[in-house]
Amino acid sequence: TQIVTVQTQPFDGQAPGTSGLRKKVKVFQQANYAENFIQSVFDSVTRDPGATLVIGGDGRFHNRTVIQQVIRMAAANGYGRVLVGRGGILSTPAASHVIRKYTASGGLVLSASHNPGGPDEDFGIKYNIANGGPAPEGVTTAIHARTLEIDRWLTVEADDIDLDRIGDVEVAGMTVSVIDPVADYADLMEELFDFAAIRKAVADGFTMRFDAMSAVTGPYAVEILENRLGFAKGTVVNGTPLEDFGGHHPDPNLIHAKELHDLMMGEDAPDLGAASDGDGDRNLIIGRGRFITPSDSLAMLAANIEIAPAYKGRLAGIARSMPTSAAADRVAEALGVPCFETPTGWKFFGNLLDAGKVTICGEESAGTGSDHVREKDGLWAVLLWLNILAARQIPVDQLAREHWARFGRNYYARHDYEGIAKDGADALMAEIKDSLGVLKGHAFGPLTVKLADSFSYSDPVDGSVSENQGIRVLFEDGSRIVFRLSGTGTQGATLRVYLERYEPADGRLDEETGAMLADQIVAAEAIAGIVEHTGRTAPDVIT
Ligand code: VG1
Ligand code: CO
Repeated sequence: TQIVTVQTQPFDGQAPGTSGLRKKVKVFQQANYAENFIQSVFDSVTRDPGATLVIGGDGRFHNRTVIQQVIRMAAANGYGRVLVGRGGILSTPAASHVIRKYTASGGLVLSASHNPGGPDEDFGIKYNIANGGPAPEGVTTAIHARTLEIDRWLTVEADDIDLDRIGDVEVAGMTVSVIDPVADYADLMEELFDFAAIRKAVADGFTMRFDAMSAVTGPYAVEILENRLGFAKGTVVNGTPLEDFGGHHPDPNLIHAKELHDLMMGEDAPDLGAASDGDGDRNLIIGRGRFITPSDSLAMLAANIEIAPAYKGRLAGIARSMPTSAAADRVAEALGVPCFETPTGWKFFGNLLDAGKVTICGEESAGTGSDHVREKDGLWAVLLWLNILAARQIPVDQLAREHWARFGRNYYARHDYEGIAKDGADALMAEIKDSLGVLKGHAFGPLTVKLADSFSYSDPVDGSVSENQGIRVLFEDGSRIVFRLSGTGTQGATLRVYLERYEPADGRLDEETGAMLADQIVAAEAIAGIVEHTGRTAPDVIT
């Protein structure tokens, strides 16, 4: 094999964020930009000679271009085999499964998740390790360090391969296997859940709508929901992956999946409404007349997970990210299993899952998953809901009410201020940090601060410590505000303000969330000076 060495120079700003390197497509299209990052990954990660690499993406604009480049670079860097999804497609959870199933040394997942796609929109590259999960901080730090000193990248002279034909081809001595992106994943889902029970519920009249948002989950949802579970044709809407997601944000929240929400609140609502994001790792769950917040969904799924065959009798523990509501903690306590609080981002769940300390984990940002893979998994969450609903034979709304009547309810909302000036955002965070020492005991209306700190996590498995993972302000009455800056945006900064308040089981369980959080909203402004620092008088998105 003739290896071609291309000279290059480092780029600034190639530090992976919450979930890989995310930038505008135009940034990735600069000569050497993607290549530098990919070579930095190959230079940093350990693997045996002849190792297998998995490559897949969410199908957004620029996906195919980068995949062809990665294949040539993998051949030059000594990989023995590459597995790539047909059409360059692999949802993030499917990629995680394929890495595990074929004992690959790792994988490159090309996605900017829920961010819009197209020539002027976003692209992203993330490296996952052999357990199928996002590279932990030790690895991403090494990759970033390498991007700052890189001076060459390696490739081979070879034509593009036909990504649309399943089968093996050879590229400069390396085997490239184009695989069905859906089959392995769909088979795994069938092992985990009681498909017969769901099929029976469907036959008895249970209906749903799944909005794939013109993103990667379309083919997965059609195969699993319509073909294998027997839901009517047309249950999956927007089921064809488009390079620009039809011009929308493939973000399954009440703003970007408004049509689904309106349907579910109306007369003609099916029993379940669900959606997933660009790369298939998030989920939105709405029952007839009842939206389930992601934090509640985690708690409700955890409380019922042992209904699903693969989880019977083996709920070891629950993990949630710090900004996620404490609803799951109540469940863990009641069931007598441990609960872990990690920083934002799925990479922090990997060790806990590998060590068997937790079975289910989740984030307030619509991510839920289990030890079946090492990524959050949108369709998995939908199927677990279906399995539970089919077994318990109650509507989503009743399940939610019964849950709150047993565990109490954590009213919860996240306010996002998107695309604000970075300087203002940094100043806001710095000022709250400076005031942490004096906040304790301070009153904001009826709320008195019990504890205020900058969240730091020490991993109970490998002892690694991650600092500055968001600012928490906890009040005497048990309510809470969290402030942090997003690590996935590509323009300016995004401030996230997370608000939470607990109502006990005998409290007010069916109130309007905004009204229940009114005191916390006022306190957040007083503590952070949001208007002054961001120039915004209201959040752009409330989820
Ligand atoms: C956001 C979410 C976080 C999630 C991450 C990746 O990160 O808050 O919970 O893990 O996106 O999800 P940030 O740093 O912007 O808050 V995905 O579906 O974009 O891969
Ligand atoms: Co995603």
